[in-house]
Amino acid sequence: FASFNWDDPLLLEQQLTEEERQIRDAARAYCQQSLQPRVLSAFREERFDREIMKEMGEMGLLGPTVAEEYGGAGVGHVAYGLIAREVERVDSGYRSAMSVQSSLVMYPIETYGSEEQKRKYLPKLASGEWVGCFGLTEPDHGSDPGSMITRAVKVDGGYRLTGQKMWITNSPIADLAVVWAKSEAHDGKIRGFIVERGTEGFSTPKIEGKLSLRASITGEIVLDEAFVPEENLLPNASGLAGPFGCLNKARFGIAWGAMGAAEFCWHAARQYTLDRKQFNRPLAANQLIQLKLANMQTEISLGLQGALQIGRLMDSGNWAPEMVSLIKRNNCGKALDVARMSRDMHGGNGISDEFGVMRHMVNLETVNTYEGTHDVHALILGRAQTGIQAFF
Ligand code: TGC
Ligand code: FAD
Repeated sequence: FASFNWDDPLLLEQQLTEEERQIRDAARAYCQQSLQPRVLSAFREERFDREIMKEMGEMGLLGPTVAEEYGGAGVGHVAYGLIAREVERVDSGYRSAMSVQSSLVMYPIETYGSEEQKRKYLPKLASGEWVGCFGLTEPDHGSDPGSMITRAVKVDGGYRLTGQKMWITNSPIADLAVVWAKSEAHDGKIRGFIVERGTEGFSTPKIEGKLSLRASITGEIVLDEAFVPEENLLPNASGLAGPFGCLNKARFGIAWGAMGAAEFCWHAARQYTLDRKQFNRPLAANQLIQLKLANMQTEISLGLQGALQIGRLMDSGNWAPEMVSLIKRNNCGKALDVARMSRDMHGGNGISDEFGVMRHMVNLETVNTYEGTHDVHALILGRAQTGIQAFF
């Protein structure tokens, strides 16, 4: 037999390439040395440190799949997933900042943008000099973004955008926003616009009082006849397939990231129950505790294998969006279960932010909701296997 590694039961490590391991190790070192020490106060104070984006840029963590000629690292999807896992092992909010920049801002500019747009924006976004955000959700249109009311009206030299976007990661500190709006000049189809900070009629108020993802900054995007020049229309995206194309990438990264948060909670539960004694023996000596640890180990190992398989399929061009729904839904739901269990196994200490598990737990409530809720992904999978649309 091979030896059994309790923390890598299905030998994920052996399935990675040398380059992927190096990228993972560099990301882990940065996250543990530079992000972990800040997260407690950031979460307490509901604060996102802007310089993190510069640091991530220097480390090559922003837009890792973007081509090198535009400032990206040009690596594969598995490497991107491994980065997300390391960042979210520290905090889902930091992974949010990274994945919005990478998958929801750089990806659409690279995929749907003109050559001028790519050259103008991608290097600045890759280095973290600029921060981007992605505006799809509206106050009254979340799971059903196709019903959005934000409008683009054609005027001389460009468009005037009017509407409101809600729950937008990074918006208060963003230098640019990729905003999705229905364009009258394009038969009412959804189009993507790059709106730069400083545009008159464009503002991004911060949303206060979040009980989850407090180390990430979230805001609105308010557009009041904001003028966007013609050259800032993304030329190669039309309809909902535009924003959904970006969401496929971000959801994939989240599936890996959620497993990183789950691993933190699992390892913490194992160590805590080994160290803590009740009834004169370690908590870990009890069958009920071992059952919970076995469940965590099983769900995380399977979740990581699923994410790895989809990453390989993405890299070979042999994937479908429903596969991404399957792992996004599974891994977020399972990570939330693991975090809740770990919190419980820590007893009273579990509610202290010093232990980190409850922070992960409340973060994962958001991760299970954004980028398509747990149930919306069930409906996507239900439609794919029955042929019946159950959304309405
Ligand atoms: P439906 O009829 O299914 O599709 C409309 C058009 O879109 C195409 N499409 C896709 N294309 C690429 N990838 C996908 N995954 C796609 N899904 C759909 C589809 O082919 C069609 O194209 P065409 O050319 O025929 O028009 O659209 P629907 O309105 O019935 O959609 C229903 C549903 C539920 C699937 C969809 O609306 C959905 O996924 N809702 C969830 C919304 C969501 O995920 N929002 C995320 C907002 S961004 C965010 O949360 C960022 S947080 C990031 C962070 O901080 O980390
Ligand atoms: P709703 O759509 O109102 O859903 C409420 C409940 O109803 C959910 O349980 C849902 O599963 C259920 N439901 C909805 N429709 C159905 C149905 N047909 N059948 C059965 N059940 C249904 N959006 C962006 O565009 N950009 C961002 O950067 C971004 N960042 C975010 C950051 C945070 C911290 C949060 C909390 C959200 C963010 N979002 C962002 C928005 C996020 O994508 C939405 O919150 C999410 O898509 C759900 O939409 P909603 O909140 O309007 O909920």
